[in-house]
Amino acid sequence: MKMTLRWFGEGYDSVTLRQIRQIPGVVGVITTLYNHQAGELWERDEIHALREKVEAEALEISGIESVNIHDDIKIGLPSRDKYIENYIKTLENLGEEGIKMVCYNFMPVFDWTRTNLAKPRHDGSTVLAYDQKVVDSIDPQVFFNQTDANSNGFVMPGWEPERLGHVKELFEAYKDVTADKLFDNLVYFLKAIMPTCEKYGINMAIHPDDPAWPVFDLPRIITNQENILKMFKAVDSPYNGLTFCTGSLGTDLKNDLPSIIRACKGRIHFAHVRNLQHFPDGTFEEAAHLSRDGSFDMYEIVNALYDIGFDGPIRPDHGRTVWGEVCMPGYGLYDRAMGACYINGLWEGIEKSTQRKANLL
Ligand code: CS2
Ligand code: MN
Repeated sequence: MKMTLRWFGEGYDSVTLRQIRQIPGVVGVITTLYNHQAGELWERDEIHALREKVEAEALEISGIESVNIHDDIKIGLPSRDKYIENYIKTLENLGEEGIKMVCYNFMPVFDWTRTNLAKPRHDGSTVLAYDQKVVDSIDPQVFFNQTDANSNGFVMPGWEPERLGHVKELFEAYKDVTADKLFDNLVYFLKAIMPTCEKYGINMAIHPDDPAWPVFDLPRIITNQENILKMFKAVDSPYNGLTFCTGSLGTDLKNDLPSIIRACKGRIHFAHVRNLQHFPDGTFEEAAHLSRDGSFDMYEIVNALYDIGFDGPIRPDHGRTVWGEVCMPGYGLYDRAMGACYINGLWEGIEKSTQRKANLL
């Protein structure tokens, strides 16, 4: 695996490339052209300029998160073909610049959903948290406005005001999109882009739905092992893969994270590692990466990634906000840096003990 950190780009992130470079073991960033709306074409020279900026700090672009998918593609409107054409040209431009991994998601209207962006934890940090009762009792537009108002002035990924200023219209446009239709639209999109991915060696890594069930009655289709494998089979190319996100799949306690990793061997192109703490009333909040701070066994998760020979980029996912940092909720420097070191430590331990055992045989 290759340890990376997400970076939103100059002007969008409170964290600098230099700071990222100073986290031991981090070799690259996962970044994006944040100024582009879903559906727009990314020109090669813009990608090149971004690459130069990153490489000037002795880091690499290990992948893009995300090249977002236009709603017309998810809804399946006739206009989708022109947005798919832009997507293909963007992939070609990324491929020409040597970028080989693209993360995206196929969630209608909202990307990840949390009901509190700064819930105080037992240790005085604040974290993102989720309570289904809040989602059930709030109007989606009000929900967006609240999320936007609580983001410390940052635009959070997937929560662009340009799009989500019109939540009502978006809901209307999605009203006939069932889970089956959404799945067919995903397959249509993947079939159209696969030849380009094969030509340039670009791994597509779909991000699971977060949380892993329908919110606001919108369908969700990448939520468990069964529907992930169904998607792999529908477009059976090694370039059609997954972002294994512990924090998203792990919202549903029925998901056995290490066994999903093993079932997806060869198709995990990117990994997001974070810990959640689940409570008996069905709510959950994000925790420190350390296993005993939350509900997941991080050793078992990293061990499963090691076992399947995972060699793609990995990144600590959302972190807690600690030490008074002012940052985008979930995306501060300090806790994610600790997460990167912890995951690196687990990996080194697993690797060395495996090698030691093999030598003893
Ligand atoms: C989130 C998402 O869990 C996560 O990584 O912060 O915003 C994620 O980046 C997108 O769903 C990927 O398209
Ligand atoms: Mn994630």
